[in-house]
This record gives sequence, structure tokens and C-alpha cells, in this order.
Amino acid sequence: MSHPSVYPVPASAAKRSLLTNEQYMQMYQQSVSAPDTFWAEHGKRLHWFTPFTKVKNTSFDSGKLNINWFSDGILNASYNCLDRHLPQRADQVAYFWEGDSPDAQKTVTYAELHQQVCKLANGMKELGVGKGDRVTIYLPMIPEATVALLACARIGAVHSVVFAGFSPDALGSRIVDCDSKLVITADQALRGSRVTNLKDNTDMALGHLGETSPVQNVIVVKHVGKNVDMQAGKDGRDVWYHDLLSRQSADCPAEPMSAEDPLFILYTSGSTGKPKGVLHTTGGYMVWASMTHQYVFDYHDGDVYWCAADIGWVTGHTYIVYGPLANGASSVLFEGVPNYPSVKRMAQIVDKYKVNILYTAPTAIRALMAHGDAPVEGAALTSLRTLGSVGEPINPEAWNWYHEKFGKGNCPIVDTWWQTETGGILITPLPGCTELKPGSATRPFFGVQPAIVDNDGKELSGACEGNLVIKDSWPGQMRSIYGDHDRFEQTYFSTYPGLYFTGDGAKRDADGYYWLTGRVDDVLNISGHRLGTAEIESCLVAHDAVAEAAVVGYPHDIKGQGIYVYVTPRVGIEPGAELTKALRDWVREEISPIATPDLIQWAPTGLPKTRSGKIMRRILRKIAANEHDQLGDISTLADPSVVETLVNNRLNRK
Ligand code: 6R9
Repeated sequence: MSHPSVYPVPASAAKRSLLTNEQYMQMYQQSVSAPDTFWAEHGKRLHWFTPFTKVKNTSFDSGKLNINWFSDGILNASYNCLDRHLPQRADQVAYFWEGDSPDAQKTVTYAELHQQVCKLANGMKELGVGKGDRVTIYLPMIPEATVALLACARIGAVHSVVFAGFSPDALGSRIVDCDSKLVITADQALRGSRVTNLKDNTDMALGHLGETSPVQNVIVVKHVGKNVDMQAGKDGRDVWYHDLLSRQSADCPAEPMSAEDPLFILYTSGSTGKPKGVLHTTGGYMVWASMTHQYVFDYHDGDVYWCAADIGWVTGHTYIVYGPLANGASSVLFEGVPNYPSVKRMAQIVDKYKVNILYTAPTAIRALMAHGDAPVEGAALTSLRTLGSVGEPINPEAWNWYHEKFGKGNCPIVDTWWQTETGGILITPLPGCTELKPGSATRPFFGVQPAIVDNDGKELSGACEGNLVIKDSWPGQMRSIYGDHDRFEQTYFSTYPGLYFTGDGAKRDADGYYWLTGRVDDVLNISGHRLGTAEIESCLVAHDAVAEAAVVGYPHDIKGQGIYVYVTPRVGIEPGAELTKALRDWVREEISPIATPDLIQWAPTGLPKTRSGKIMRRILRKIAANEHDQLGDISTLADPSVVETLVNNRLNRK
């Protein structure tokens, strides 16, 4: 079936829209030509204990890198998400929690959330946690996760959420990197009926750290009800969440924070070395989170909103917690996965809570699409008005399926491009303003100045393709890499001096629409999750059987990218099915199930290298993609015969 390449704004979306296209254009112009005036106005969407008088104070210039927004304003993120709504929204639902099993559900009102946040905040104070201290959160998708983030924000502690799918070692290294005093976890997590032993993992992580562990206490939520080992007692390390809260007052004043005080750290993968602790501060981030949530989803008071991400990723931070709560929204919080107990689950949840706005990822859409009409059979889906996509480029087939099956052809899809580093959405359609082209993230949000540069850093004009950079600061931008400000400057501002480099490639068409083409560095995007090839490689070479390993991505129907691994065994090691399995399990356990290699090709005769010893990844990518007839110039290789062997034994032969 052929589909249009441009979709006009549906009349229904234009009618309810907060903005017309003309207004978008005008506001955009103002946001880039007079940023101080524009953001002084929109900064007022928050409650400031002391209003800011300064607005934008930023520079991307070499040697003068400086990013400050609203710097003399004083506010508190949790106050903005809770207290200021209480007069009108105390009994409004903040979260409709839907458990992993369709029978498990509960609602949390703004008043209840406020009360729990105050109690946990007081409990953390009792344990000696205060302003500026770091707290690691390792929780499933349960209301206590949102409570934990907000309780940290309330007392000015800096949260570092670690995705509950990460291994003990990944957890441990993140705890050490930011020197966390406290860990908040649960007995177990449930996803698609599969159990993860979060408390056991925490014990293992802290056990491995031994004397070097900075952690003084572990707060444990009893979620599934499993018996876990508690290092209890008077001076014990572990405390039950419910015990701690039962003795706290529900009165906890929100700590006055400077706009540039840290709000959170979130680790993300880069192209080299260990994960980076992306640091976000309070004022600019909160303005960005709330403003993008309102305009990008065309959010109106009373809408039911569902962002199906996990709180372990930035999408969960900004679009499950801070953005929607700052706007007083009612959100669905879902513990499980879209295909459990059946592929109808997502549509059933939409109908059950009459969801108006649904925000999910291409990988979830493709996984459902593989089942034809089954995921939406029997579902009404009439409540839906806006659909969103995030995490990776959405291919037009998946876009059209989502548009027709979930959106019934008249819900705009906002394909939102952004990154952990950007704090919130930067390039996106607005539902009532932007004509859509499937596969394009379309146009910049207010204040965002994207540009495309060639490999020498020369800015290209008109329709073009190259590297995506952002020319000036926006309020939600990350401020540093925790503990390594030089690496921040090096990673994002040195490739193209004076510009923020995204690491993504992009095209711009004649209408000025942006089309993201994927990472141009060694970062993989597996089902929307970022993983550095270097991280997986260093994990592989830590295995006894491995002499050398190279990891590349290859096109994968559902995951977007799959992980293709080339391994040279150590001398005397006989590779075989058993060892292949052992290596997969190794990576799975050392990093995370997300990082599990899809294909492992043994390369006993070695990897293709330049004469200076650099692995030629370009060639490995082509072989993995089954494009071995397009290897290009291989004359610079030290030993071209290596390539022939790899091509002959390649694993992806679709
Ligand atoms: C929010 C999030 C960031 C990377 C980013 C890009 C890819 C995200 C996208 C997209 C094309 C979109 N990405 N959204 N690519 N279209 N709509 O995913 O953050 O986990 O840090 O990943 O994801 O490659 O650079 P994060």
C-alpha cells in the first residue's frame, strides 16, 4: 500500500492546538533573536521562591565555555511538581499505576504523592542525607520511584537513577563514580513476569566494592514481597522503606535551590571509555521539561498522558516525572512491557485509562507491528489524540502502522529528537502546527538552533546532509559531566569548536525539515538504548578466552540495530557453540541483557587493521550489514586476506 509523504495537520488537531503554525513561527523567531526576552517570559511558568533577574548567560566559544540560565533565581523542583498544585489538584490523580500483571493497579493523587515525598525526604534526612549529597536510585517502575526522585529534589540531594535492568557491576561503578551515600532499591522487579532481584544485585554491587563503598544506607521498598537479607540492627546499613516512612512527619519544607544547583546525574554511554555522568541543574531543566511537555504533546489540563518509557532513562525523568508533574498532569505509570501477557496490552491500557497522549519508542511499535492487526484487535483507541515517538529514527513503515492502527489516521505523530544531554526535546513537530513527513523529526523547538556541518566543520546551507550540531545554548542543556568538566568540553565542544556536537548525522530537506540518520560515532542504539561499542569490547576482552574483540551495529528489524561481535580467541582456545553461548552470557551478566550480542563471529585469523594497528570498523560494519560487496578501498590494510575469511564466515546473510 502506498502512503502519502506529507500529512497535513488534521482539522481536529488544529482546532484544539495551543498554537497556530503562524504563532509557532513567530515565537520561534523571537526565541532565537531575543532569547532574553523570550525566556524571561517563559521562565515564569515555574514558581520561583526568589524570581530571577538574569536570564541567558552562555557561551560555546573555545576557552570560554559557560552555560548559565536564570542563575540568580531560587526554586525547588519538587515544590513545582507538587506543592503549588495542591490548592486546586490535591485529589487529582498524579499517577495511574498499572502493574506488570493486568490485575495490579493503584492510583496516587497529588496530595498522596506530596505526603509520601515529604516523608521519604524526612527519612533521608534522618539517615544524614542532605543538600548536595548523591543518592543512587535502583527501582522498578512503581510509584515509589517517582517519590524517590522528588524526595531527593525536595532536600537538594542529587539523584542518580540506574536502570533496574543493569547488572551489579554496572550499578557499582555508577555508585562509586558519583560517591553515593544512599541507595534506594526494592526487593525485586517484575517485567513481563520475569523477576530481577534488585536487592540481591545491590548487595552484590556493594559487596564487590567492599571497603571502597561510599554507601552508608540502603532503603528497600517491599514491592513483590520476597524475603531478602537485610543488614539491619541499630547501626545496620539496610532499612525498609515502609519502616522509615512510618516514623516521619509529612511536613518537609522544600529546600531553596539556586537555578544552577544540580538536580540529577544520569549515566549514559559515549563513544569511548566508561559511561558519562550527565549533570543537569534545576532552573533551566525544569523550564525546558515543563514547556516541551506542554507544547510538544499539545497537553491540555485534564488530558490523560502516558509515556511508556522507563524512569531509568532520560525520557522517564523528563516526560514521566518532571515535565508532566510540573504541568499538573495525570499520567499512566506502567511497570510492565508492551507484549505481556499479550501483544494487546498497550491498546488495552490506552482504553482502560482513556489515554489521550501516548509516547513510546519505535522498537516497541515494530515489535507490535510484527503481529499484524492483533495488537489493536478489539480495542477502541478512541481517546487517543496525540502520538509520540522517541529514542531512534522511526522508519516510515512503523510510522504508518502506528498512525493507522493506534491513531486511526487522525492523530498527529510527534517524532521527537533529543538526548540525555539535551534534557528534553529539541527537534519535533507540534501537533496542531506542523505538517508531518513520516521519518522526519521536522523542525526545532523554541530557542533551538540546529545546523548541519561537514566533516571539516563548515556549516552547510539549504538541503544538505552531514553532522548535526546546535549553535547556541537552550535552558535544558546538560552543564557538565559529573567530576570531569574537561571531558564535557572535550566530548561536546571540541569536534567543531564553538558548536555543540550531537554525535548524530542528519539531513535537511528543502522545507527545512530535519531527518536524523543515526549516530556518526561509535555509539549503538539498541531498541532505543544507548551503548558504547567500547564498553562491550572491554567487557569481552576481560573474558579469559578472548584475545581481541570488535563490536559494530547492524540493521535489525525490531531492535533498529543489533550487536554484531567479532572475536579473536586466545591462542590454544577452540571456539565453538559452547564458548559462543558463554560469551553472550558473560556480556549479559557483566553489563545488562540489553548489551547481549546478537551475532558472534569468531575471527581466529584476526581483525582487519591498518598498518598503524587501528581496527577498520568501516569494513566490519559492511560485513555485518551483509554489504560485503561494498567494502570500498581496502588497500590500506596490513593484511587484506583477513577480510576474505571474515566475509566467507559472515553470519548475517539475509
Ligand atoms: C531521548 C533519548 C539519544 C540518541 C540520539 C539519537 C537517538 C533519540 C531520536 C533519535 C532519531 C529520534 N534518538 N530520539 N534518533 N530520531 N526521534 O533517546 O536519549 O538515550 O541519550 O539517546 O538517540 O541518536 O543521539 P538517549
